[in-house]
Amino acid sequence: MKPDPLGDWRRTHFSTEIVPELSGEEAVLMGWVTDIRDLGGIKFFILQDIRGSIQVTAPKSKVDPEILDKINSISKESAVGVKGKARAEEQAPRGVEIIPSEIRVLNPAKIPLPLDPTGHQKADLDTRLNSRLLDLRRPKSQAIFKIKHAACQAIREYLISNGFIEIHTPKIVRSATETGATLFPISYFEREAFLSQSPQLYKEVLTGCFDKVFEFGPIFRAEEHDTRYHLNEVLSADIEVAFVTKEDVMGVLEDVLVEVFKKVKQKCSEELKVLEKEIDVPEKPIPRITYDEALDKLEEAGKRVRWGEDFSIPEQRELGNIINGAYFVNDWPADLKPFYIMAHKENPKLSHAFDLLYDEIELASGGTRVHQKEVLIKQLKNKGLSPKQFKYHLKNFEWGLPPHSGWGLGIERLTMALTGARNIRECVLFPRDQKRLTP
Ligand code: AMO
Repeated sequence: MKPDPLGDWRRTHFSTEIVPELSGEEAVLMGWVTDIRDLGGIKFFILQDIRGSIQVTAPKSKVDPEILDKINSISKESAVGVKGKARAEEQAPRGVEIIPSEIRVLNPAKIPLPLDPTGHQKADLDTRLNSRLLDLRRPKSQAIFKIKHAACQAIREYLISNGFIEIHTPKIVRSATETGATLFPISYFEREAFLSQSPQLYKEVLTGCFDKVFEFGPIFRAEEHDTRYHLNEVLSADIEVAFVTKEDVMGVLEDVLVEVFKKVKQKCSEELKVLEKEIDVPEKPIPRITYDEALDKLEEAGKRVRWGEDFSIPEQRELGNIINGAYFVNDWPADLKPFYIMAHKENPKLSHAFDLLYDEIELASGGTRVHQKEVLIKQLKNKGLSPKQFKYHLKNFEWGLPPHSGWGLGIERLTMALTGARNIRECVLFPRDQKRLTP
């Protein structure tokens, strides 16, 4: 029987817990070897773990020859365990190093490596995504995902502390919620089914029993856009609230955005430094302009958009330059928005829908929903959809579904705004786009 590779070893300290004050204490560290140097009389390597790194120093005069042989045989990015004593040393990074008494190679890395995880040698995004595990050990990649994590935590904590209940809705569905053009069909036994584009219809229904709901989940979009802002699988944070209008949920979104920026600024200063990114917490109230006002602003800037057309990225960038930072665009043409959005009573060409933008990126959209069955049937038909397909959904409207409103926020686009990543693929562990289905 092969021995357990860890034996009786378990990590006693993370790299950053080793500080000069611990000089003389024994520790067991586990991680990856990033840099190995041989200065003749002394060998070094850097051990990296999730918290940071520590220098392991093996002077020939002080350590067993067996250890020196082991260091000679280690390849970069191998997983290792190191037992040794901490020693305060001014020359070492962070003023402390480990003098090893035993090294266990837990899993050797095969060389040559397809990329250099220290980031010293640049690799293109495709190469990095193909060897994502190695890429995710790069300090910049680590920083992006730690910031994404902090952002998700801030959203969750804010919503839970404000009375929202977390829901989990099906991702295999029967019908479209957004536009039918972006549905991914799947084979579901003998029937046709699709990957969910949004928890939209379920979250609306659940306001009828849970009042305030939220979901973090994947949304799937068969979009053919090949841009640095589009993915085919996205992480979305969705909310839906009973007995309120879009003004109220815009207030929630404003609070969430400010909270996220605040928390990331507070908790992720190291990560922001690694990314050389400074963030400004948006000030409340976040500016609100109507679609019509946006057209006027663009026209003043020499960009004419016909009423009823969506904004292109350059037009959004222009608006972002004019308004500077985060802003809401309100009251969109109904034709540009999905069937479940309520139209203005006095002018049905306009809808109670909004988008939240940050510079040139659309981060979120939402609105006041239709809650009357007849109106919803009419709007389904206007969009060329068959009410029959929505039979079960429509039933709910006969059972006292309250007036309700909500929004969906794209987490990868939010991460782009927080980290300054230029390509949305940097903000997903394993992106799905038209060309990429693996790894
Ligand atoms: P919408 O379709 O605008 O609205 O999506 C909401 C947010 O999700 C993100 N997003 C995307 N991000 C990257 N690539 C994509 N292909 C992509 N598609 C969407 C964006 C976008 O603002 N049901 C409504 C929300 C609601 O009204 O509650 C919806 O899905 O950040």
